Amino acid sequence: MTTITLVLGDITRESADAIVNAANSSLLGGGGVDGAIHRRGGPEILEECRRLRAAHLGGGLPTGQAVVTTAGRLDARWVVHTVGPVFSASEDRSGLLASCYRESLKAADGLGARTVAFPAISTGVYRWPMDDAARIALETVRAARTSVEEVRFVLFDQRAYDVFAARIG
Ligand code: AR6
Repeated sequence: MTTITLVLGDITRESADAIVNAANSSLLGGGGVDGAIHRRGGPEILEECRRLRAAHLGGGLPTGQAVVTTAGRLDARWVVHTVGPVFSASEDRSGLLASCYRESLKAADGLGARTVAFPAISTGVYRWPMDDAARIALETVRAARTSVEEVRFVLFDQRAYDVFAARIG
């Protein structure tokens, strides 16, 4: 049984077995959660991302997929990097957003992680509307077959927190 919890705050301050990064395909850093994770986690994470790119991810990590690195100086054992879809009003990409949560949990299961902290993937730079993103995130995690005991959504502002909280009820 997986418990879903909500926290208002900065995901880089969380303590969890795995922290999920809302990355981009390059895996070489960016803004938002990605920038914050690399800043606080230190250079080890980027070094490992570079090694992954040089090894089997030469073309980058496809949208909806997930890979694992060390968590560097974060209070976690691993960072799971996943690439959310850019929101499109003309094309339904929700399957890709759901895939981010599913694939991240699958990666976490492979590691034996019991607690996993997620940001609201795609709701920043990638512009996915928060309410729809929360619906997809929560439905996907609820439906997932996973051994993870706690899935913690770490929401960066009160509005995002309230949107998730309203959906949890
Ligand atoms: N902790 C928790 N949530 C955060 C934090 C934080 N420290 N910082 C921002 N958020 P985004 P995306 C929230 O843009 O939309 C990067 O440049 C933020 O308010 O981080 O998937 C990558 O390299 C928003 O609700 O990720 C990619 O190029 C949510 O996290 C691109 O952005 C996600 O915002 C990915 O865009």
